[in-house]
Amino acid sequence: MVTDLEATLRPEVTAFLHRDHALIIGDQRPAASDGGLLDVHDPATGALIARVAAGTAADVDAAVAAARAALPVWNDLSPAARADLLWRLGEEIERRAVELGQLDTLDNGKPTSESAALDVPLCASIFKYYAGWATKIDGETITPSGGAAFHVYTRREPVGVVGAIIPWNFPLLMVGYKLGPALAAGNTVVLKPAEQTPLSALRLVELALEIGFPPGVINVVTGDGEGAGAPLSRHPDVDKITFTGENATGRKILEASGANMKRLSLELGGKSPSLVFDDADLDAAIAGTFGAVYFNQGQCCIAGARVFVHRSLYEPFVDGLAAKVRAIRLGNGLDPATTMGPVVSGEQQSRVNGMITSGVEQGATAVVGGGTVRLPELADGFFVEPTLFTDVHRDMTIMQREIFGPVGMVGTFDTEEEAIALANDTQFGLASGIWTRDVKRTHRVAAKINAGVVWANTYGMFDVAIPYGGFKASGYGKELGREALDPYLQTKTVWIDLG
Ligand code: TXE
Repeated sequence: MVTDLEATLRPEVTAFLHRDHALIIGDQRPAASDGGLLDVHDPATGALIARVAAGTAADVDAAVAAARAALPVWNDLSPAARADLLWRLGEEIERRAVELGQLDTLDNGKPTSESAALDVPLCASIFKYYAGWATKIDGETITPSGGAAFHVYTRREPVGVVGAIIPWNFPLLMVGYKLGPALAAGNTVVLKPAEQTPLSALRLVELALEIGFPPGVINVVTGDGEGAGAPLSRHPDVDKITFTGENATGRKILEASGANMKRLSLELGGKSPSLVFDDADLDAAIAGTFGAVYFNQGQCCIAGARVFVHRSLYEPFVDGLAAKVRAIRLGNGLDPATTMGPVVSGEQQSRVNGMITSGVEQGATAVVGGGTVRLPELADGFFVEPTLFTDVHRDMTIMQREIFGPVGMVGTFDTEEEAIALANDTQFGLASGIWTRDVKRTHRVAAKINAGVVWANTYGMFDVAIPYGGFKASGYGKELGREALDPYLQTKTVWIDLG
């Protein structure tokens, strides 16, 4: 029986779900070498919605060979021709915004309103932005300091074959983060989507091939981390790995890729702080912090879940934030009334619920939530009760580990120095938020926070032209902006004797 919500699905989405979901290797659509399949579930209902190929090391070999073979093809195209393809892919994403957003909702659980506001338009803008860069990648002519009779110039060349391993929290958008700069710089790619959310990546790359990307320029090996991700990260013929995901996985990839000197970009986890000073606009700080913690079911690497509020504002702040958390409407992401969907998987649901239990057991006070969802109509989905903790302490597990679920924690501070120390009291350094009306303080604190991004009187702003990435255990290598091209390029120096 087709439910009312299923009836809202675009026919292209239904048709896609009913097809085989083979690998994409060169101009072939093979099954996994051993015929293995991975189940894909709708996190809102727990229902099996598709099966995709569970790629193997042999499939990774084939995909890397296809990417290697396509490298001269891609680079024989003029930069303008590459730019044109990237731009047209951006346009295609815009044209298919509803279809791609619905696929991400079915696969990941996120409300379609969120993917319509962020994931899909930002992904499209990435391809359009890097289309612009494809024609502007130039070396320079340099005069030797010795002044001898040499003509010296540099060439900015692609690093070669890129392995892109991505997570499940922004399934479509992460494809854009990796493919946009890699392709504009002239590389070819083997993409390994997260096993929980492979569908929109497959669809996007199908669309790329339909609009004329040469086969082999983008290859997709679906599969799990051990079966497909690990062989890609240690493959001797891959020149660079770009990875977004968990810290522990990042460490494994660092070892595997380091063994054969691959270049590596790591965008890992976070435990980002939000600081609310006594002169903050309280309503704006509450609204901004709410988004910082609970957007995307809290499954954001930038989640500003450690909130520290000046003692003078603590009570009204907690009351205001708690009211917003209580007003969250959990439900199927296809339902326009839903403001929070399920988390991505049963495993993630257990992990987040375990963290909530540890918070309660270690003495934090759950002002909202703290238990498990009791709504019978949501019993089959992977829903987590949105939770807000107070009475938190730095030694609690919830204050140290990335939760990646709808769980916020509020503590207090008295002085600016204390606020900065609390903000920096983490192994991570991805992002941070400051709420204050004092311009001098904004700059002072921004300079002292040890994180890759500081948002002041806002949170979670992204723009394709603005670089983003972490410090400390949150990884290295920027995404977005001009800076994101650098890790995909290598500089060759050419000396010519004029004597
Ligand atoms: O991540 P993994 P998981 C955090 C978050 C979450 C936790 C676990 O806290 O609760 O990680 O999520 C591939 N070699 N983040 O287990 O394992 C894997 O198949 C090569 C934070 O899903 O890092 C997938 O494609 N690849 C994060 C990708 O790595 C391997 C976003 C990410 O999965 C591999 C997601 C291996 N040995 C989760 N093992 C963020 N900060 O953005 C796995 N993979």
